[in-house]
Amino acid sequence: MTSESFNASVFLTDRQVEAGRGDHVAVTGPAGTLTYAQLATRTAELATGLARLGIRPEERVLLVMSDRPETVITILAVMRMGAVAVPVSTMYNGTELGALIRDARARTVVATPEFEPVVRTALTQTPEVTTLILTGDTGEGAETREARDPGRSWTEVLASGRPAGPAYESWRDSPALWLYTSGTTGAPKAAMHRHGAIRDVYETYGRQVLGIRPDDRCLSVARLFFAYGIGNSMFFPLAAGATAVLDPARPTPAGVAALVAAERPTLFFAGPTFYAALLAAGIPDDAFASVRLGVSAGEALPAEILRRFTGRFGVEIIDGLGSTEALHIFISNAPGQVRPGTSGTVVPGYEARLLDDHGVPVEDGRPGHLLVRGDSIATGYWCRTATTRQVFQGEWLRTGDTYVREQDGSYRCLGRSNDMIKAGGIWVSPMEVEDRLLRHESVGECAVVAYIDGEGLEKPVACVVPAPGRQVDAGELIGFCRDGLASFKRPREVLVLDELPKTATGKIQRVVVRRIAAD
Ligand code: 3SK
Repeated sequence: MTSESFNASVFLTDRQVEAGRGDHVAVTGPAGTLTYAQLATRTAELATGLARLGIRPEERVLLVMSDRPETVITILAVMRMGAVAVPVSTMYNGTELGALIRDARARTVVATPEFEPVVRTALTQTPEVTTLILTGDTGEGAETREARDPGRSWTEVLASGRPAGPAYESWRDSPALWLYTSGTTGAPKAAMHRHGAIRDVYETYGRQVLGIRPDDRCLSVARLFFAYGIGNSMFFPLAAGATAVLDPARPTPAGVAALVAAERPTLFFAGPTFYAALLAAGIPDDAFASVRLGVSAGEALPAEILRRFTGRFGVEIIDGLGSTEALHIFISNAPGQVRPGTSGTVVPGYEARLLDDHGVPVEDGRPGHLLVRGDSIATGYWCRTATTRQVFQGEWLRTGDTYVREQDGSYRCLGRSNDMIKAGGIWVSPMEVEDRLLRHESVGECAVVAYIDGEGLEKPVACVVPAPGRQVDAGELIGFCRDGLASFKRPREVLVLDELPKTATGKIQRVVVRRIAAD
């Protein structure tokens, strides 16, 4: 018995046209605008063109693309013809990209022009690739760019798809999307997602938490190749008949502020690091006047950044916890009911559990390892059986985070389970100490990690980037933490750094910070 017939691409495009929203803008921004009718037509043509190239359902098509309308069309087209879209980070070098292409066993690569050199380097290491499709650089992707061997132009493939055929009859459980994740350490592995999971994240977080509506305009700092970004810029806006604002440029605070002024988004998605950078960037206080709600994810949002951002720009931010394996956010604050310093409550449609080291549920107020279950959870990692078995335990996903559930049902992050510090035999949450440090005016950014002292004992050390124009006084900061926290939690040392090492998604690389602290 197979599952329900369901194709996520039809759900996101054709359904809107059938509902009479064909003339509504689906995607817009500096790289061009497409209505739902145009998006549905281009998607169907490209899907047929890809099938005519010989790409088979369930085969992987790897995408190295900036955020622009052609990228949305390509992801939708690949899913429409039953193949699996694999959008990957545009920050890899040729060797890293080659390794991913080989891991995914992709025979087709689609790239936007700025990544042609890196893709060509990767292709020298990937003899299995038979086809490279290069898009043009205008909005509708209709410009031809001469493609060299092995290469096809976007226009050629689109044209070969006319007249367009019907969508492939995938099932809800058919593979649709792979997203590579390495967490903050480790080699990238592909989390495999089903067509049905795309509807699931919309029905749970998108509809019931964001309350997304057709008149919303979504702008995401996280790019389409991240789980966070593809939900924000594709799944939620398109499923709701709303508009996604896309910008191929690398996001900077000034660039994003200019885009907000030009495009007037109503929903704004970023992570704590970017919210902190916006606060430091000298942007006018009314810059976010069009935004009805800000969303933060990727790392827990320190209460202090939330307070400063809302105080300055008048925008409420709902912090949430998501993961590539869950496809999007499964614990979140709710609009109008934000509990600063927490990730909020479990999103409808999900269940969460906190377990001790022996797998026994912990009481409210006690730290535990967070597990979550819900329909959007990935089916596993591609060709990583041992890791799949550790992370996907029956219906439950081990998130790798340590959390406390408060009496009111909200979840407070204590950090990644392997980032917790045991000082004097008592667990210290790096997040709690960081939250305190950020309240001091001299602190711009910080990370608290463990270092091993001369007696072989773990002690918290704070690595601090000074706020613009400020000097850090280590003794004063340690005293400030002692005043606001239990004394054993205070950092024993403060290291002043020019910047914190970050992953491509802007998460602090604590492994690297630990190495710096140990030196
Ligand atoms: O990077 C994350 O933590 C994340 C947050 C929200 C949705 C998806 C992801 C991967």
